[in-house]
Amino acid sequence: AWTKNEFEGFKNKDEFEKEVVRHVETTLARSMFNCDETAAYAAASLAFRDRLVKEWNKTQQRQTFTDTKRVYYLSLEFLMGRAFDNAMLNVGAKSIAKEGLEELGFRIEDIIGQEHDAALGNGGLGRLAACFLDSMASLNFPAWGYGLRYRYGIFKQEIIDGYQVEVPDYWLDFNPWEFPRHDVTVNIQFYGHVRKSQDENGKTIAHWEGGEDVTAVAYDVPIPGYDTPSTNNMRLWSSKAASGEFDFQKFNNGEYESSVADQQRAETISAVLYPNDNLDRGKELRLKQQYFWVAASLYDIVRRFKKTKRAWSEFPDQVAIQLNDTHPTLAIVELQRILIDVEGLEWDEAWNIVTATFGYTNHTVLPEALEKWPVGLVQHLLPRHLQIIYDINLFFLQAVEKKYPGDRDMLSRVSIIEESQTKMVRMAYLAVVGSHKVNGVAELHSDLIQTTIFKDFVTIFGADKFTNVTNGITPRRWLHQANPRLSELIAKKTGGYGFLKDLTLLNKIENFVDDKEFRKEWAEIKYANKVRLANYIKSTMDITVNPEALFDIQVKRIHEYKRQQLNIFGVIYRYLKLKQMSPEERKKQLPRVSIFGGKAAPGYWMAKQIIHLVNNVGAVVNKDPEIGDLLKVIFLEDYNVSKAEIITPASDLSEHISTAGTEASGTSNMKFVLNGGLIIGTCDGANIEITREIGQENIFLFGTLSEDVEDLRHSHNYGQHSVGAGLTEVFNAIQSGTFGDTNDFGAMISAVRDHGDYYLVSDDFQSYIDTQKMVDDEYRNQEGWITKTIRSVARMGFFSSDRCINEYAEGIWNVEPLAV
Ligand code: 26W
Repeated sequence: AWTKNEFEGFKNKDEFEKEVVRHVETTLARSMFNCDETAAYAAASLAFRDRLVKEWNKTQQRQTFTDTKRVYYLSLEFLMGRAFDNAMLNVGAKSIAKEGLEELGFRIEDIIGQEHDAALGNGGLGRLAACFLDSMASLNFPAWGYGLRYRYGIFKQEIIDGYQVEVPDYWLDFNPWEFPRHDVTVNIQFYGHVRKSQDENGKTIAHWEGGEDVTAVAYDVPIPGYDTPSTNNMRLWSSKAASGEFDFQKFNNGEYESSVADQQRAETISAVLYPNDNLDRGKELRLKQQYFWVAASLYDIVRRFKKTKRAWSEFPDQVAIQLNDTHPTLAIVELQRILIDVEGLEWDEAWNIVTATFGYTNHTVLPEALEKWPVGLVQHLLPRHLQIIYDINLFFLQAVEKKYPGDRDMLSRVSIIEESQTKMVRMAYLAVVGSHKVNGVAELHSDLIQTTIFKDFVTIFGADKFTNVTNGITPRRWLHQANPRLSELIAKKTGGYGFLKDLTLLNKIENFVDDKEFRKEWAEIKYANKVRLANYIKSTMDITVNPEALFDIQVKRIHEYKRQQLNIFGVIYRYLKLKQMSPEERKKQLPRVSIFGGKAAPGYWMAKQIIHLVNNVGAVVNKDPEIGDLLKVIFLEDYNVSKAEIITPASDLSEHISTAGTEASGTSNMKFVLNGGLIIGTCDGANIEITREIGQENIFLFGTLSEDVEDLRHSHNYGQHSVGAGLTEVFNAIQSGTFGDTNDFGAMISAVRDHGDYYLVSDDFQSYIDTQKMVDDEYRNQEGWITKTIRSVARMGFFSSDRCINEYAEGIWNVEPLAV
């Protein structure tokens, strides 16, 4: 196997130490005598960075020289987490660094812990983009990620008196992983108007004039592949005021305040990540962010293409652009604008290039998450783009009309412009019309989009335009980095670390399912990971949890569709039953630790209520002397990527319990199973494919099926809705004040009991409770449980993001890896 070590790593720990000392003394201008952990982290990462940069340059040169097709992954979110550990792994010199740091008086874990997460994302969509970058580099695909360099990532969550409080996440104080490219800038225009003129042949030319400029500055982040020298680029754009005559004059005239105000207004564009996940709020600044990022990226891509001096018709042979959800959909319009207004191509020729270039991935079917922008806002901000959108729509509707003459209903249903009170641009429809492939992220989800939101488009374009690429996760971070002991055990049994590159090799461990020694080590590793999490809980919350208990974990964004409320109602039910038992009976019960974590969007009141209830239940249960170790309820503050790396390996059971048909895929479900935990879940998203791969005997499925959801919702609205005895008991306990102020949780209860129970909490409650009972029974049989976890891990090969990148490359991008 190739390791970067052979070329660019460190020969030995002395060489590494020398580099660390050099960076401490020169780059940081400090002395080794007052080198604290922060400085050690800084110097050690700079030492690795130096090594990365060399391969990064070589990779970029190789890509330019061979002139192959490149992939551009456009994502408004990249939830990267920490980079140092990953860089050490991929450069292939972590053990050298560990020894070197030890000799300098540091523990490597403490140094790794100094790094601030790069938290430029909300949840699943952003983390998926990060896993994809890792896979694209590891598989040697010439690929770039394009995003925004937010000054503030997702907010830091504090829990104060049981409530979520948001604290800004300023993360850029020291970030050795980015390289400002002050020479790579693009001026981006907003507002203004369109003037039309005729050229000498009488052709109408549009001129977008009189707007305001903001400058985009590139910041590049190296993305090292695993076990390959390939190091790709993630380019993040930062906004700053365009320097021109205008502010120069202001400055000259002594109008400092107004000059500074202009500057701040420009910098606002890339200032902060919107913290909504699965909710479209339609804020003007968000649309500005989208256009700013898309226009800068396309300018960059087109500039690179033009250097090759090829004909425009070859653009799609050189460039594949993937749209991570609808957030970058304006890229379709922008490329069309560049081709017709700037480069002078005819509409049809340009449009063929555009559609051949773009692919669109849908990540949600929730109606409140589907992006729509008011026509008036687009007109104001991007007047030329709105004209082009109208033209795209016109030609599209003409084609539809030709195919389905007289079907006016169809025309209004599929129109990119929604003819409502406030006219809206439907971004998902624009993305479908402007791409050659549209994919969902798990089988069920891809079926659903083809039969619901995009049904008419399947009729119009044919089923071939639509496809599925089931999500995946990178085993480098989510197995090897998060769970080094498990990775090592697997390596021992499968003949090396090849499984980190071909995850299907995991199937070899099934041969050891009856091997006593292997099972013992397997169980010890899980226990050690639980102890690590227990210690973390102790040190951060001062709550003692018993690592022998069943660890039941639900960590993800807080959302009604993900149904943390179902989980906490179940926990309350368990508590009530324990309280009703005699002491003798109680002694026979299985101890459980229920762990929650996740952020609520700041404006999502109901999600915040759920967090509050979990905390209040914890406050009562955790200090109930009758209960002791039998039940503990933990809300982990500020769930993020680096905390996920501690939490995921420590689960016995994780919860993926969304209302069927609402969770597009889920990816943490994959991470938990890969780390030797079992799932309690609904038949939703990738849970279904996980079941197919690992076997239904190894997963605890319950609840309504997606095909029955609509009828059930309908029946609720016709009043045939009763919540059942168990849930009533839970509601009564809440309303009698067992968990704090009785008024506090009224709305949560009403949503289920009185307002139609949209997420079917009551319908699924009893089967959830019954299934949790089965979990307890199965867990008592530890040997049986261990067998299930070993078999499950062995069968998880399919869920590597390497597999899914290969599917995109072959089925959507038509790109080949670039051999090193
Ligand atoms: C416009 C506001 C907004 C922001 C983010 C709308 C929608 C989003 C994302 C598309 C939401 C999201 O993260 N979706 C998640 O994508 C994951 C990766 O495919 C899936 O695993 C999750 O099931 C899906 O919820």
